[in-house]
Amino acid sequence: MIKLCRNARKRISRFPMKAGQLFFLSVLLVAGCVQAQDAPKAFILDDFEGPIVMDPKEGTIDAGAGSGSSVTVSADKENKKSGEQSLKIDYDAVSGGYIWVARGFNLDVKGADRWTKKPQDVPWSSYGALSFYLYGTASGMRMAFDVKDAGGEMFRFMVTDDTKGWKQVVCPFDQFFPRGDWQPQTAEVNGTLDFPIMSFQFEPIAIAKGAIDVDDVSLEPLN
Ligand SMILES: [Ca+2]
Ligand SMILES: [Ca+2]
Repeated sequence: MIKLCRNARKRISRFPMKAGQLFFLSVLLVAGCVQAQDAPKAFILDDFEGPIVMDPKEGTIDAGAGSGSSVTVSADKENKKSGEQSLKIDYDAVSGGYIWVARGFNLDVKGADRWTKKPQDVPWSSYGALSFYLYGTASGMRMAFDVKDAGGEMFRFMVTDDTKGWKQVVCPFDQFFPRGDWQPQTAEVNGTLDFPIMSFQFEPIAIAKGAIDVDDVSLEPLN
């Protein structure tokens, strides 16, 4: 090893680098480092670590169902994309029923505000999409991924469980559409996705019964 290094040094010393070349190389190296440091990264908004409790008062997640559908949520310690666990959603979505599994701010369950950053502290204009990891069973189940905007207006992105195992689902902001079937009574409905986004929710769509895991809801940088 030492011999190799010595040989290398000898070879290098036979071709001394001119000051100009050295400077040019340094500039390239520095530029490369700066670029690497500045490269935008995804930001994890919710990794579903910590207690997963479904309760109107003491809950850490705002989840429920109506009109015959049902849902339970729990921590899955076996299948996970980050940390100790992912969020398991067991669903039974019947015709005419509805389900919601929400995290974020201004929800009925106040303890569901377990994002890594408050909505007003997120530099939304630096990002172009929300993403999440979905552990599916290739069941063909259709699921809505909804967000509630600054005015309380609900926007939707549709996902299909078409893969066994983990896949990352990327939901560009400009591909969310305002929900036409339902809006909260207090929503300021203007058809525009107004930032900051305050919460997100998963809704398996009828008719479907099964279980999925989700993990790492993230913000994806522009481009
Ligand atoms: Ca996790
Ligand atoms: Ca709006």
